[in-house]
Amino acid sequence: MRDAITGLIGRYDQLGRYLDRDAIDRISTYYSESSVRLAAVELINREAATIVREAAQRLWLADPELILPGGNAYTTRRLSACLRDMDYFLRYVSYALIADDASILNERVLNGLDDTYKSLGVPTGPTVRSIALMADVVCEMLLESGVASAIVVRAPFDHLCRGLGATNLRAR
Ligand SMILES: CCC1=C(C)/C(=C/C2=NC(=C\c3[nH]c(/C=C4\NC(=O)[C@H](C)[C@H]4CC)c(C)c3CCC(=O)O)/C(CCC(=O)O)=C2C)NC1=O
Repeated sequence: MRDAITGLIGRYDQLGRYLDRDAIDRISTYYSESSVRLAAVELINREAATIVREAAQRLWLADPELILPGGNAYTTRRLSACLRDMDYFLRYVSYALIADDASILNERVLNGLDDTYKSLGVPTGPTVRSIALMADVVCEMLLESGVASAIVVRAPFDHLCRGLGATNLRAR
């Protein structure tokens, strides 16, 4: 687990260098984005259940066969495993969001997940979509509450989507 500042200081320390203009710019960007990051994390903390529920409803609407007999999220047990996975994704996204660093997503979420999903037949495409839909919901709620920029907020969701998509492609 790293954050943007410790990661950057670690790199400069390895090179034995003072923090130069690039480093200061990077750190200054991080601090200027901090209120958006905090607002997003507060929103996620307050509305996690709503965010998961809303994104899941959009997923079932787009992909109804997932929750019909034969679908991977069919049966109460598997449906709740699916919603729980979405909740895991959202919680780890909130950590990565405040840290501005994706290492926790690699270490705690993506590492080994592809193998688990393959062995259980959990489909990657719809899982990636569920993550993108949570990003949509979070960004919509933030915009409604008056927070303008959502790009920063999408980054950790995108990282998860790319990570899942990439491991899936490699294994084919
Ligand atoms: C914090 C890191 C972490 C992650 C990410 C994680 C994921 C994870 N998801 C699982 C299952 C599952 N995951 C899903 C998810 C879905 N099926 C669908 O069709 C949808 C597209 C999708 C929801 C969006 C389902 C249905 C299962 C149960 C599969 C089964 O048991 O047959 C399992 C197997 C064990 C279990 O059911 O608990 C793991 C380990 N566990 C972790 O500790």
